[in-house]
Amino acid sequence: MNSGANAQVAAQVTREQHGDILLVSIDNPPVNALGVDVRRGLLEAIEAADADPAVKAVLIVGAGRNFIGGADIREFGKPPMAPALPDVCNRIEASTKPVIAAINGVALGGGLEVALSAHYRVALPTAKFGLPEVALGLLPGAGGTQRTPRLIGAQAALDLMLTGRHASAKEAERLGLVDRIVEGDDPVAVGLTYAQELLDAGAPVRRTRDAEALADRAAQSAVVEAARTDTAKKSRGLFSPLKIVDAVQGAIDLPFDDGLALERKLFIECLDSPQRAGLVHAFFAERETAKSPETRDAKPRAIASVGIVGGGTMGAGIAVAALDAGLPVTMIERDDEALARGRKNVEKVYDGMVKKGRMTEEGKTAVMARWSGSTAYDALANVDLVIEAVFEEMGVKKAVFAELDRVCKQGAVLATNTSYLDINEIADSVSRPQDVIGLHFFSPANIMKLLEIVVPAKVANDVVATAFELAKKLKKTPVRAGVCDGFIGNRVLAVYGQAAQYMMEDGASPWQIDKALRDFGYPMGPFQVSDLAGGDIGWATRKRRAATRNPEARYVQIADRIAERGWFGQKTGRGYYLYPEGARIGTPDPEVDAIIDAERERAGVTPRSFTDEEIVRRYLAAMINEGANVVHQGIALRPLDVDVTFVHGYGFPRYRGGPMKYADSVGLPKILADIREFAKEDPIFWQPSPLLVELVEKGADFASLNQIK
Ligand code: 3H9
Repeated sequence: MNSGANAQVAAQVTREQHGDILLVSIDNPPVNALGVDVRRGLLEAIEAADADPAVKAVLIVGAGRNFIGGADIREFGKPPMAPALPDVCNRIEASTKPVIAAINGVALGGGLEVALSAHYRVALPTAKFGLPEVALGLLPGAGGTQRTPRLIGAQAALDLMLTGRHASAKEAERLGLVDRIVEGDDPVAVGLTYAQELLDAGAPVRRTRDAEALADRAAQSAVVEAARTDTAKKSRGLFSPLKIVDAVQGAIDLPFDDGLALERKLFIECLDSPQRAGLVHAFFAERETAKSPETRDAKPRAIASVGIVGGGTMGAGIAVAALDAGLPVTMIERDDEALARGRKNVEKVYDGMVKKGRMTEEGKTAVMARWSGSTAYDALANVDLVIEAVFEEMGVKKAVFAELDRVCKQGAVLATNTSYLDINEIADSVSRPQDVIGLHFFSPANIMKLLEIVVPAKVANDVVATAFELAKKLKKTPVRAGVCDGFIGNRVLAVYGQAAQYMMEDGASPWQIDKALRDFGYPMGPFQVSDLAGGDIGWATRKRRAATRNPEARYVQIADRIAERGWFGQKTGRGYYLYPEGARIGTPDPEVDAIIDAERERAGVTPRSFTDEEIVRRYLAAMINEGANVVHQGIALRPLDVDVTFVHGYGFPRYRGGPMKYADSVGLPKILADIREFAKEDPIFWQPSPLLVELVEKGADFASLNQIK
């Protein structure tokens, strides 16, 4: 390999002649996103190669760990800058010299589209391929919807585009996305060898636009139709999935250039949709919440083993999350029977996976080998981190922490999974408050992504950093929260839950409220969620809070009337709804209607009708207002932390970005006006948050507070 003249095309794309081959290297950390300079650089490189007789082939590689992570997501929503990516891809494909992409790390979205515009693709074994635009409310907009089906057929192309999943190099080779996998860790070396081999063999320019995978048009159309029916059923309010299907139909029906024009039109529709704005906000917000001020300078403590106190649903779910991350887990329970139950709770999860074919018996055995249990706290003497998940009662928690203080080694992180209790009080009850932190998992803990990391007053920064590191290991989405009753999520939930109760007493049925919120994008409405989680939990909380409740505040007793009857939801066969014979979807219950009627009468309420729109407005106004309070009081660092909490822990539709992003899209003056209007009936409940008032007075929005503090 002889190296020729160096030329700097643009800061982010370099050209280097290697014999007959022009090496074009994209260097735009962290993921070589296709920002305007990269697009310009790529275009200039291809122009230069075509014009230079010394260049016989072009090799495109990504510098660093990845090929290309896609279009630069930060550019979406801003004025477009030429050259557009589809034009760059078309120009690459039109090159008169063979263009080869050598792929390491990820080739995602626009990154894969660049690769598909090249004439040959060689991958390193660690490469990953995907068209994840759907997760951003988009569709592949640089030829991906036209080239992918031509290369690998409509079925496989739709699967990649509709799921957004990443395919391994092996799968990509099997599908026909790449020509060859070559062992190695240097895409330049692999690519140059492959390119030389192609040149030596006289390999021609080979364009995906001419590929023939779509020859059987009738069969391909049938695939698309089936995908359309399935997508219409499953995409629940999402805008871009059906547009993807339309674009792929275009790939079958239309000549290539017309298909590209259709793709462009559909892409712009997606780009301009509020869903794209919501999903892109969610993308960046999730990455921001993973950084907290404490993690900037502090180094996390090493976590090689985990202890869990309590083997109930929560403890077992946390154990599974830790085991799945490869950590050994020691579970503590009060007696042998409870410990056996705890182990069973863990095994049940894996048995379910084995049954579904997602795990082998051997796999389960290997995972369970990392599980150990004991009834003696001393078994935790050497673990690096303990998570307590016992009964939600201060006395019980303190007793557990006293034991942990006694047995755990110095430097061990002591975490509580409390959802409401004062973690400062727990921390102050031990001799090492600097090691105590809140790790609030959501049920089922092995599935739900949200992890509230609750930061008490005396905790050391490196313990906070450790918690964030643990979240990464467990593949959770962490959000930093301050100490208060309910932290971010449950505190705000308590308020909008109340708004739902008020609307129920005022005339809306649980069924109507649930439906209005499902139509807004929630997978389930609040009464369905209560029936699923178990009405006994909320009932216990209400009883606990009864003594401190403002006697002047409105209190709806319907939920208590239902709970008193032992109707705790699905697990008891009835709650707000009826669940005959273990049904998972409830049906309205005339006896609950009678309870509601009686309670309205008792409270002197004359029921009125609500529109679905009003239900959503009130529910969201309550949520946004308390979200603003939580930010105002520093419980959440920024509005985006509230957004991530509700998207990942409470079913808020991700495509709306989160409640605070939604508030910005509606306009804060309108939200405040609503609250002031509602306050005319109930000034105690509807007190505008000082932060909301301040922002409206300044003409600012929540987004203005989303910078890292
Ligand atoms: C597209 O391509 C449209 C085209 O079809 C058509 C166009 C016309 N842009 O996730 P990480 C940042 S749509 C800008 O923590 P990891 C990210 O914000 C795009 N920035 O790392 C973070 O910044 P910071 C299709 C991006 O190793 C940093 O990189 N592509 C982009 O866990 C590290 O990210 C996608 O949807 C981007 N495209 O995972 C891929 N990607 O450090 C989206 C990342 O300041 N990206 N950043 O917080 C991913 O899935 C993951 O980031 C990836 C790396 C797997 C690449």
